[in-house]
Parts: sequence; C-alpha cells; structure tokens
Amino acid sequence: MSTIRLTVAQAIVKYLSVQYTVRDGAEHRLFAGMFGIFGHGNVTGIGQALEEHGSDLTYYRPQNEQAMVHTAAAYARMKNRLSTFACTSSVGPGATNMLTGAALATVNRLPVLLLPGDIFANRIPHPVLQQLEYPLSQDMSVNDAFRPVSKYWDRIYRPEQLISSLPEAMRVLTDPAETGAVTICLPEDVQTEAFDFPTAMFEKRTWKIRRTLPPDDDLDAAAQAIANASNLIIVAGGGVIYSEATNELDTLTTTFGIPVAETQAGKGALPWNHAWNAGPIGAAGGSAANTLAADADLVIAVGTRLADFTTASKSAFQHPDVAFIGLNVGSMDAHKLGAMPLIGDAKATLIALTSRLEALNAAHRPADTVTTLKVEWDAAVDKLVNPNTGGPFSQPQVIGVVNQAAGPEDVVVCAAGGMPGDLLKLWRSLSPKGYHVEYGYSCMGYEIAGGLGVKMAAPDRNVFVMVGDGSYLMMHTEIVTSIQEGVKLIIVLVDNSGFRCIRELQTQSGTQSFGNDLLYRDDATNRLTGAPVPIDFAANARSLGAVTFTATNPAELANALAQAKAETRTTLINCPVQSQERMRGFGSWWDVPVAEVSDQAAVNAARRAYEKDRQKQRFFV
Ligand SMILES: Cc1ncc(C[n+]2csc(CCOP(=O)(O)OP(=O)(O)O)c2C)c(N)n1
Ligand SMILES: [Mg+2]
Repeated sequence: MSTIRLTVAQAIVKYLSVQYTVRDGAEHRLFAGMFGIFGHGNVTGIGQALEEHGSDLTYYRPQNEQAMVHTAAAYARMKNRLSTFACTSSVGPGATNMLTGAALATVNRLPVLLLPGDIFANRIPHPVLQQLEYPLSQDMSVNDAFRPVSKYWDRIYRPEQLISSLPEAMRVLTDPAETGAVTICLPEDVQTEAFDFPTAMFEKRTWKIRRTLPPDDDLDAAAQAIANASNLIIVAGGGVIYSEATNELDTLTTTFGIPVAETQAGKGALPWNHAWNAGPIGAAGGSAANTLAADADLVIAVGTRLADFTTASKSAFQHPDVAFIGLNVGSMDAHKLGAMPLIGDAKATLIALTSRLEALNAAHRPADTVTTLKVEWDAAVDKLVNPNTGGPFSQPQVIGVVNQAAGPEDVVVCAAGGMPGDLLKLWRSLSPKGYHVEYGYSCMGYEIAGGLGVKMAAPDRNVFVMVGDGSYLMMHTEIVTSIQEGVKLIIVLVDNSGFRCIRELQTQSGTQSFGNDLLYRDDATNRLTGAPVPIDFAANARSLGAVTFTATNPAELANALAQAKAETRTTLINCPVQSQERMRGFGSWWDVPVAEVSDQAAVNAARRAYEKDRQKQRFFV
C-alpha cells in the first residue's frame, strides 16, 4: 500500500482540500477554506500544516472564534448546505468561544466543521495553560461541552484514528438529515505527530447529496389526504430553499390552489407577490397566513422545524380536526405535531406528490379567500413601511427604505432583537436567497459575522446587515475581517438605546422597565435608571475601517444607502430611531410565562391574561 508520512494536522489539511459534494450533477468544494485563530493549542499543529500544505485550503483570520463559526454557518446556508468552512481554534477559551456557534449551526441544521485544539493526549505537562482539571477523570476537557451541540463528536488520540474519523465527519456534514456542527477535538501533541497515512486518503472524494423519497404507500396516503381536505395550508420552511424546491412548490401550490405560509428560514420560497403566498405565519406572522392557519384542516409542513414562533406556541392551528403532513428530510422534524411523516427530500417529494394528485384528479381550489386576505395584508404592510406617513423615524420605516434600495437578488441579514419579527412581516423577498434571518438560535452577534459568510458565498449581491444596538455591541469586530478581506457589507444599525424587544416583553408581563435600557446607574435608587449612556456607533465603526453615515429620517437613509451601494468598502449607516412604538401582532401569540405570584397588581393581571391565552394552546398527538 502506498503511504505518505504526514502529521495529523497536515493529513487533515490535505484531506479537507480534496472533499467535494455533488447534487443533481453539480459539484462543489465542501470546504471553501479554513477560519482560525491560533494559540499554543493549534499554531504548531494545524497552523503549521496550513502554512505548508494549505495552498488548496485558503486560510482566513477572524477576530473572534464564535464569529468565525457564524460566518461558516451563514456561508453554508447561503450555499444550500453544499459547501462550508472548517474552523480551527486553540485549547480552552478559543475552543469554548466556538460553542455558541456550534449550537447555532446544529439548531439551524447547517454544516460546520470545528477543530478545537485539546489538552495533551500524553498528559505529561498537565495541567497546561487553560486546562480545566476534572477530579473524577483525566479523560475530560472543556471540549466535552461540544458533545450535546454536535451531530458528530470525536477526539483523536492516535494519528491512525483519522482514517475512520474523517470520513464519518464528512458523512454527517453532507447528510441533509443529520447535518449540523461536527467537532473533531485535536490534542495539541497529537496534531504534530506523524503517521504513514494511506495515499488513497488524499485522493479527491465526492459526497453525493441524495434526493431521497418517502415510500410509495406514504406518498399515496398523503396525496389522498390532500385531495380530501377542505382547508389546506402549506408551511414552507428553510428545507424548501436548501433543497432548491421552490419551483416544485410553485407548481404544487398553483396547480391545486394551496396557500403557502412562510417561516423565517423559508421566507422567499415563493416571491412575496406570488398569488398563493399568504405571507408569514405564527407569533411574528401576518393576518393572512394566521387566518388561514387557524381554519386549516390539513397543514402540510415542508422543510420546517415547526419551532414555537411558527406554531405560535401551538396556538396557530385551531380547527378541531386539524391534521398534519410532515415533509422533511429528517425523521424528527417529519414526525412533529403528530404528523403523517413524509421522510424525503423536499424537491423530489413535492414532484412525487404533484404527480399523485394529478392522477387522483384532485381539485384546484379557488383563490378568492387567499386573494382577499392577501390584499388586506399587503395593504397593512404598505402602511407600516411607508416613509411618507410622517411620524417619528421608526424601525418599520428603516425596513421599508432598505427594502426599496435592495435589488431583487440582494440579501438582508439579521438574527436577534425586535428586527427579525418586523422583517418577517415587512420585508418583501423576491429571491429564495434574498432573506437570511437566523431565527433558529436567534443569536445576538450573528449579524455582521453572518453577513460576512453570506457575502463570501454571494459576492455579486449587496448584503444588507440589519443589526440592533444591543447586538452590535455584543459582536461587531468582524467589520475588521470584512475590511481585511475586501468583503463589503452594508450594515444598517438601528439604535433604539437598548434591548427594546426584551423591554417590551418585560413591560407587557407587568414588570416595569428593568435592566434592558442602556442607562447610567442612579446612585439614589442603585438601579440603572439614570441618563442614557451615549455611544457613537458611527465613530466606532469608522475606527475599525468602515465608511459611515448617520441617517435620522427616511430620506437621509435612502441617500446614505445610495452612497453605501456605490462604496467599495464595508459601510455602516447608523439609524437612531425615535419611535418606541411596538408593531402590533396579527392574530398571533408567543408563550412566555409570567410570574404566578407577585405583590404587583400589573404582574398579577398579566398572569391572568397569560393563563387565558394558554387556553388557545392545542396538543397534537
Ligand atoms: C447571545 C444572546 N443573548 C441574549 C439574547 C436575548 N435577547 C434577544 S433580543 C435581545 C435584545 C437585542 O437588543 P437589540 O439588538 O438592540 O435589538 P432590539 O431589541 O432593541 O430590537 C436580547 C438580550 C439573545 N437572543 N442572544
Ligand atoms: Mg436596541
């Protein structure tokens, strides 16, 4: 057998350089490169290997390990999970900084490969710098914390373990039903140890992404249920987009007259102005989809995790006999809400369902109800985003103006705060890849790091990163990476001086404002009730290399956006909004529990309202 003598780290770099995916005949590099921050736990291992053998695996230097995992996840999402990045970190804090990113990737079913450095396998110098000592076992490090947030986890004690570990890692990364964070922990000594690896390991390997189909009898039963139902609704999730099933969804919905509701990950599956697109569903949904969902006797969930925002905490579906079909590549998601599971790829399964419905001569349902509801909903959105209605500068106005500046292929990126809910309602998406809101983990700090990954995946599109002041303060330093790499972002910062959405949640639950505004400490009360803490966000971004603007009204914002689009560098537009008004809900609810006992009348009243609302929750078995 032909062999090649390499260190573990060198073998990993060489192996990752030749991994590919293929779907529908189109081939993609599985790894667009490797992000990493070096420390003693990886600089002489993976760091050395990248320097010597990394010509086919471009190295990127981020500012924060959490951020680099977000960038990798965002890139993977933009590439419909066919391509991602690997991420290398040192031991200890560098590694645990990646934990949040790992959880985000796994929750959102996005592939990322994490290679945290680990403590010595030989244990001789222990405890090493940054080692957590665990008295009950020496077979434990902080990297064990990755186990519950990884879809595959391994630790390499001996070089030859790579021969079986790496293919397992690739299999999980490229399996749409399994994918998420994959973590291979690399003890710092083992990274540098050499072995005679089989040469065949470093030949090009292509991982086929299969379009799996449910069994025939499941498809027959589902088609029959669809043909028999009276009030149908499809809930389109991110899986529709990842599977590139948007045309097939269009065909099914148009042929048989089935309205489609969109989730955060699924928005854009149909263009906003498609006759059968009923708009967003759930706790942050709109009036049209929520009305249809409440009356539906059959809900077809396609490629969705059915998270609480989508199901309005299980209050969205009120028909006494409502049934569900769960079309999903993953068995767990397909079985949710007691659904009839259709375990398969969205595109292949929608094609199979359509042909079965044609064979059954299933009726085309009239569009009247959907059209009426859609006209109402579109008018409500028009009103909310209209910058000409006067009034103080508000977040919905910001969204309206940015949406107008965005071309049909441009992308909006967001993750946390009040913005995702407003975007879901108000943003009008024309392209399946135009709306990128990370709402599986809704992680503050994802925005700019994620925007970087989106732009790296789609360099020809404008990427508008919408970020609240709170999220910006949590993590904005990837602006530096965007400048370094010439990856241009247009960052729109909405400054409402604090964690506004959480403050609203708090005050609506009867508690007075506490801990969410960014205010000085008041010595008299020993609470954070003093004057606002002033922050010059534009100066902050400028200091990192961004071009900056400040916009205090819709006209200034439109002007700043026009200039930002013409810029070559990352640009930040600071938008101090004056309106503190909350956008009302549209027939939706979100389960956030309220204190059962309190000496405050407002809390008690909120608890009574909460208990009443909970009666809308349904059990689906
Ligand atoms: C990492 C992380 N920590 C905490 C939260 C909980 N959280 C959700 S939104 C939010 C406030 C966000 O503030 P900002 O970005 O200013 O948006 P706003 O609420 O003002 O719209 C907080 C603290 C979170 N989602 N992510
Ligand atoms: Mg804020």
